Formats: sequence, structure tokens, C-alpha cells
Amino acid sequence: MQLLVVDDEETLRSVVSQVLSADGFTVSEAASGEEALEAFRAVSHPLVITDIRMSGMSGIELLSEIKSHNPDTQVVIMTSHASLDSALTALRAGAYDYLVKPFESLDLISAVAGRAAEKARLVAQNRELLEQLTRANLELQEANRALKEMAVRDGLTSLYNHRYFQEALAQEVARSKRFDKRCSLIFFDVDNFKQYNDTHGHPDGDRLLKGLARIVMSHSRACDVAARYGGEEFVLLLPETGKEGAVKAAEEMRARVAEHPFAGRETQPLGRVTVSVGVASYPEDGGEAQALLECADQLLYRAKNSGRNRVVA
Ligand code: GH3
Ligand code: MG
Ligand code: MG
Ligand code: MG
Repeated sequence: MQLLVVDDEETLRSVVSQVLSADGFTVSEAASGEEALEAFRAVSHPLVITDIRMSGMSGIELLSEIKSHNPDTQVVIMTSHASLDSALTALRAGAYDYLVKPFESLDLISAVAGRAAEKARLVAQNRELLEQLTRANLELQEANRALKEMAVRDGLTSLYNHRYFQEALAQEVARSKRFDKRCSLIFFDVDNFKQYNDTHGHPDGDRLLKGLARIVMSHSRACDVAARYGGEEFVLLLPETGKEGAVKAAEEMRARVAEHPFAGRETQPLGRVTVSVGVASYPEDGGEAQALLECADQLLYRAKNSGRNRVVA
């Protein structure tokens, strides 16, 4: 263990150094508080043994500097009989123990330094455990957050899933009722998607759904809830939005999809990838979540029957 011996008397310093070197410590020496602080800043010694009374920086000052730099460092104070009260001050300031000069026996130096070293080792071990615990805790929190997020997201598109959407819709309808607001649902379904799958294969079909989800995402506001309702059915919940605003948004989205250069679009019946859309609004189309969904579904069905690639409200 690295140990720093600080005393302005050279003889004393070398006595302590020799004893503790023999005990197996790697000892450095400093002849003043200032010198000690410099050495300590370069190498954070876990153990420091310092004289109290020195010209310039006192041992007490050095102690508080060291403790503010690294509170784990164990500091042993050396004092004379005449200034035992300053040893008490040092203990209050966080010193581990003190040695009285002149030394009664060299074994005492060894004993005190040995105990201080043991304490330094334990403190370091605790610190390491605490850091491990903190890291593990952070990882756990992150894993929890990811799990929660996974539970509400659709695996393919990363949009919200069906279950989350149902909850969000119920909440939004309740909120609209309570605060006398409006809200709307845009429900849409890919036209002739079965044919696309049959022609290009399921993996290409998945890619198309992902591309569609990106369009929906980029087209929705932060407060909107964009979800994959089912296989190739998507839904967008627009809080505080009446029929007119929702139809406008739906129409823009329909047009964006129809214009988008999806791979393989040319083999689709309309020569491009299109969606049919139903728009239902609270309160005129239904006073409850379920009624709104059924209404949007019926309107979507009408959009399909009247030629697809259109919005019906
Ligand atoms: P319509 O215009 O009437 O909606 O015709 P459609 O072919 O889109 O409708 P239909 O309900 O007959 O077919 C939907 C297809 O969507 C059938 C199914 O294979 C496909 N599908 C559902 N989920 C997925 C998916 O996750 N990935 C892929 N690639 N296809 C899916
Ligand atoms: Mg002195
Ligand atoms: Mg469908
Ligand atoms: Mg379809």
C-alpha cells in the first residue's frame, strides 16, 4: 500500500519511513504540508501519516485538504504530549488516529499504521461495492424502462400496439368528456395488401408496413397516438381535434402514402400502394371508445367499397 510520511524533521521522517517500509508499505516522504499536498495530488495515497506542527501548512490543514480531495484516505496524526488537544481537533476533522512523539515504541507506529491500512482497504472495498451496486442499479433501471417500452410497442413497426392504443383511446374519450373537448380517430387499412404479399413475398410486405409506419410517425404530432391496430391496419388518435382537422390530416396522409415510391408498387391494382381511411370523431360519431372504433371501421369499409384510396368521414 502507498503511504505518505509528512514531517519537517528529517530524522523523525526517516525513522517512521524505515519502520513502515520494513512492514511492507511503499513509502514516500514530504518535508512540508505543501509538498505533501503536491505529492498527494499526483498520487492519491490511501494512507498518510503527518506531523501536526510544521512551518507553513499545518497537519490539520493538510488533513482537511486531503479529505476534501479524497474522503477515503486514512490520515494518522503525529503530535507531541504538549499538544494533545490538537490531536483531538484532528480526530474531529476526520483523522483515523494519532501517535504521540517521542514514540514510546516503534511497534506502536507499526500497529497504528497497520490498523489504518486495514481501514483504508475496507473503505476502498466498500467504495468498489457501492459503485458496482450503483452500476447494477442503473442497468436494472434501463432494462426496466426498455421492458416497459417493449410492452406497449409493436415489434415490427415500433408504433404503439393494439393494447396500448385501446387504453389511450379510453382515456382520451374520458378526458374529452370531462373537459368538453373533441377528439378524432383516423383508421386506415392497406389496399389489396394480400396481393402485394402474394406477388412480392411476406418479407417485402413487412418492409412496406415499416415504411408506412414511418410515414404515419412523421405525420403525427407529439400528442397523437399512432398505433398498429392489426396486421395491415393502422390507427391514429388525435386529441383535441374535430372532424374537419382530422379529415384534413387523413387526406394528407392518404396522399403521402399514394405518392410514396414503395418498392414493387407498380404491380398493385392502382399502380401504387394506397390506403383506405375512415375518420370518426367524438362526440358526433360516438360517445364511447368502442362506438368510435366501430364507426371508423364502418367508414373504412365504405371507403373500400367505393373504390379504395380514399377517406370517408
Ligand atoms: P383490402 O384492400 O380489402 O384491404 O384487401 P387486402 O388484401 O389488404 O385485405 P385482406 O384482409 O384480404 O388481406 C390482408 C393481408 O395482410 C393478409 C395478410 O397476409 C397480410 N398481413 C397481415 N399482417 C401482416 C404482416 O405482419 N406482414 C405481412 N407481410 N403481411 C401481413
Ligand atoms: Mg513539526
Ligand atoms: Mg385488413
Ligand atoms: Mg387491406
